[in-house]
Amino acid sequence: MALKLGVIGTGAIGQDHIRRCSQTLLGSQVVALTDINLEQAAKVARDLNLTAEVYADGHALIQSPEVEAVLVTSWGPSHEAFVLAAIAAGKPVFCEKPLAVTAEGCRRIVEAEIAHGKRLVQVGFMRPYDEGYRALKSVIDSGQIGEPLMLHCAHRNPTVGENYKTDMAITDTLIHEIDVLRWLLDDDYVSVQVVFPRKSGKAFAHLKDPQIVLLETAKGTRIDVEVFVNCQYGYDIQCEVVGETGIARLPEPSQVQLRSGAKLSTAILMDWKDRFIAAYDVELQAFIDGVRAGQVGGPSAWDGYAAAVTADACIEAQNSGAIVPVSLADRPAFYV
Ligand code: NAI
Ligand code: ISE
Repeated sequence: MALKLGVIGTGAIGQDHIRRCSQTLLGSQVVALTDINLEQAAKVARDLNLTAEVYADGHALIQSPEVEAVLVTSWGPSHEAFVLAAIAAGKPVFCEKPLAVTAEGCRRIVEAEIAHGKRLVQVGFMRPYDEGYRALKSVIDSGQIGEPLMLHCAHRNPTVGENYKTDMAITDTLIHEIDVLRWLLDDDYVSVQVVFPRKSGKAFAHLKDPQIVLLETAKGTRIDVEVFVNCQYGYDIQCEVVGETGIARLPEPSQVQLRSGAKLSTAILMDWKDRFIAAYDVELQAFIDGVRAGQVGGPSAWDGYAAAVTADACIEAQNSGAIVPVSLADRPAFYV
């Protein structure tokens, strides 16, 4: 029997996930939708030809006996209440990042899940499911480059809208590196600092762009991440790991190499949806398979909490210019 999914939030990524769950992935059926814009939810159901009921709000959807598992793809500030309601109803929940907009909110989810006694939450950090990051992790774990000493990373978006603020470079954008580099290195952060280079004339007046975030891990690895969200030329994710005996780089997405007009070139993708399209498929298939097997895995509520604590420290560092410690509580045995 297909897993019956209810989706809260039918905006950009919600529509993408609904389409992949109903057309690409195996073992699930979207039976329920909601959005604060109910007309949009109904239109998505019509456009994708779904036999799905549109619910008045997220809480009604979670309570519905028709819904076996929940996808939360609404705006960040609404995530915590929906995830807590799903846990209270004993229903598995896939929540897009951020798990909650505050570390305390993530902590409340961690505590609710521990009290429930079994994992129900998978956070939508998709990069650990990306083929390139997985290959990079295999190289690091094999010891071929020795212990990782330094990482040089970049997270570049071509442009962002006017509502994108300076702190969103952390909470919306860097949050992916915060999660994936912890996973890649099997390490936690102990301090962060944010440095602002010369501002790009292509960024809106209110936005400091680019930014350089410096992270230090418990094992002493130093990481620099350039976050540049108006780089104009493409959506570009870079990660180079410098080890004791060698260097490993995140592979470029596979693109045709073109010889034409006296040039040798390869296209650069422009959109995060295209860059990580396979990773989104794999992460959601893992959620569906995990729920059907009674074993939710992948990025956990604890990972969501660790990311939020680190993000809070980065925002403090943006404002103070200081090196800010990252104080993460001990990981509960439940998440080991
Ligand atoms: P969006 O603005 O396109 O869509 C969000 C939708 O949620 C809107 O239709 C809005 O009306 C609805 N909504 C907001 N509050 C709601 C509530 N209380 N109940 C029901 N519906 C509600 O935003 P987008 O880009 O789809 O982002 C949604 C979430 O996904 C965000 O948390 C974002 O950070 C995350 N995201 C994750 C990405 C990833 O790479 N993993 C990529 C893009 C977004
Ligand atoms: C967006 O929300 C994402 O999650 C994308 O992956 C990221 O590249 C972009 O900067 C964010 O705004």
